[in-house]
Amino acid sequence: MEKRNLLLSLINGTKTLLTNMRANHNNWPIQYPVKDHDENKSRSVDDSNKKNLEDNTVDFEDDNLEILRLNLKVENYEDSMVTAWDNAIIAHLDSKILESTRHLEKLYMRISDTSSKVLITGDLNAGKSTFVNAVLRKSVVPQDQQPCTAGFCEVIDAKNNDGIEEVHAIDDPEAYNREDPSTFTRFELDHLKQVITENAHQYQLFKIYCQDDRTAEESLLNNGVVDISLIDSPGLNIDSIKTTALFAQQEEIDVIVFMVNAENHFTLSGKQFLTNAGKEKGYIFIVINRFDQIEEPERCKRDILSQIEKISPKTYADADNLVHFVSAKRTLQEHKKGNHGTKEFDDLEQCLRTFILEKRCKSKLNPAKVYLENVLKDIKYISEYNKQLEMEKIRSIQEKIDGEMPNYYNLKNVKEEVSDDIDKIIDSTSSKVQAYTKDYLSRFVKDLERYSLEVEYNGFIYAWKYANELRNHLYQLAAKRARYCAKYGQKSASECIEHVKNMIKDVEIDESITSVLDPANVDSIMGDEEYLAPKVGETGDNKNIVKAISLEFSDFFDLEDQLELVKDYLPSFAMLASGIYGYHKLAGQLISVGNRIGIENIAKAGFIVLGIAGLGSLTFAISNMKSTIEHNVTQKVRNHLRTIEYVDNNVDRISKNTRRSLRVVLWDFHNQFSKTFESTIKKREEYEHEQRMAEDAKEFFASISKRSEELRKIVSTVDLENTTKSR
Ligand SMILES: Nc1nc2c(ncn2[C@@H]2O[C@H](COP(=O)(O)OP(=O)(O)OP(=O)(O)O)[C@@H](O)[C@H]2O)c(=O)[nH]1
Ligand SMILES: [Mg+2]
Repeated sequence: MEKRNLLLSLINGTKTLLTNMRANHNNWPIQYPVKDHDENKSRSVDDSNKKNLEDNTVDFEDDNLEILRLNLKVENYEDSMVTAWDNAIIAHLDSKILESTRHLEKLYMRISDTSSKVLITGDLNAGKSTFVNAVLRKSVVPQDQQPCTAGFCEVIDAKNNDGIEEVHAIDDPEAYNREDPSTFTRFELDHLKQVITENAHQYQLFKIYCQDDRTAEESLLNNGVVDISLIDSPGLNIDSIKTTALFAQQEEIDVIVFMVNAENHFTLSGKQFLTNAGKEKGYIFIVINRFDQIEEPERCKRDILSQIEKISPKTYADADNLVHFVSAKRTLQEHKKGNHGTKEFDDLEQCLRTFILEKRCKSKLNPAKVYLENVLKDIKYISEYNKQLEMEKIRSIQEKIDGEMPNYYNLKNVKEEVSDDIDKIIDSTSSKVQAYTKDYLSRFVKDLERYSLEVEYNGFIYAWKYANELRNHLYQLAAKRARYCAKYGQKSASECIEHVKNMIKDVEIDESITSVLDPANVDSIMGDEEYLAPKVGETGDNKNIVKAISLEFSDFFDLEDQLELVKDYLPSFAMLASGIYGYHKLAGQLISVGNRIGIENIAKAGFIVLGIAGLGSLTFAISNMKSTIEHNVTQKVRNHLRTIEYVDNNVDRISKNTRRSLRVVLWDFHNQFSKTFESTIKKREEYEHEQRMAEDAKEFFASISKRSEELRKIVSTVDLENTTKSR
């Protein structure tokens, strides 16, 4: 029983394994190891694999398969048919696996089934029916001197039919269902002989439900261990030998009892049947009947045993248990009289009982064991084959990756360090430019005085010229500085581009992409005059500077000097200007007229006038004039620069332009690079995906293979040789 249960659970385990294989069929179609018809090489289903296999032999072929073998007839087919053909194989294998699953279910049912069938066969008139009756201790199946049993009669304990004794005549034994009266015709047990002789040809099988009141120890049908049914069959003749042979081959038949008429020994058809049946079942239980008719029993025994030795050596070797010489008729007669039967028949019954129980175990469990061993071996073989294919696939994809994208990691670096970091690169350069420009221009504005030394002062007569030149000089310096900063921005942007170019110099990138990284492209944006033109006013020319920073008379004198002058020279001014104009007004007028008619001449005229007007406190003012002008003009220029936000506007303009030019160039690069790189990445991802799939499939097949091996090991431990005790 333990063995039975173990086998049952092994069947279930194997079934699960097969179901799993099929369940994942969509993800991982199982490939069948088929020999290539041309090159004698293993071939696989999908084209890429096929190619791989041509390069690298995954050496499997279906010769090693048993249960899951497809018996393919590989004929020449066009290459264009490869896929269709391969798909057909996949489908074929799938249905084969399904078939095997079903077979396991059948085996499971059979092992679970505790009944056992014994077929009684032999020559015509050998006494088969009499033997069945003798075993049952009552006349159930009809017996006659003339050939009588025309159909198969299966005697079953009536407890299998709710205790009711009756006959079910069956057309189609496969469809027979005791619960469904349409599948059989019911007859009373008493009419059996008549039914069998008259209607035998109409029916294939008679199920005879018959009560056996004996105890479990005595009864064969109702023995407490298994439900045994005895099948009485028509005697072997030319007509019936084929049907009986077929019947005997049925899996449900656990034991064959072969009846021999002691008077006739073995007939030709008997020998023929026995030889064939022996191949199927291995051991046959042989009953030599009508032994009561034999005058020289010992010689008869000797002759018959030597015949058996030739027909079935295995049976001969165990003749004590398997060959019995009896008289069924006499036994039955004794039983009917209420006497005990003969010792020979008792022995026979005892041996038959043991044989049935033992054989039943073997005949039911052994096929399951053998089948499991074979199918598990096939599963392992096929999954190992598929595992190899997947490994091969993984390897070939890796080869593709290495071959097609050796640059991948370099490109990835470029992507990560340049392409994805463009904003950062741009930021750092433009911030640098911004900081530098701001510092540079601010310092200039702050230290404006320093630059006054660069203008020559030629005495107070040329004070006006000096003031003018100083102003223009500072103004030009401001413009120059701004232009310098713009150049600096341009240079920094170029350097940045150069730097990026340097970063990718070792990576193989198409020239059309890297050509974007040309400093000239920055220059084309930042190199134009419009950009370089310094912004120190609305426009930059001298005329406008004059307008923007007008010089006033007061620029030439300190405030105190001016008051002194007013006090001392007011009368002269008044005289000079007909007493109407104050000094200021006069000077202001002079300047404003100067603005219209040429400031230099008027200013000169003014100074001459002033020179004539008085020399007293004017002397001091004149000696101080250079620093006064220097101070005032510088301050004026500075104020002007502040008003127009010279520093901030220039800083802003330059850093913005730097940023803009870098953006144009680097984003152009980024876009082109990404476009090309995206396809590589995509391809790479596809490969990696394929690889992952193959990896999963490999794992899957490896697990199937491992599990099949585990199950196979357990199956091999099931020992069916010693079964009698463990029934
Ligand atoms: N003397 C003798 N006659 C027997 C013995 N067994 C059966 N017979 C007789 O042999 C005849 C045929 O017996 P059956 O039991 O009908 O033989 P069968 O093998 O079933 O015959 P078919 O079904 O026609 O093939 C009957 O008349 C039986 O009485 C026996 O042991 N000794
Ligand atoms: Mg008969």
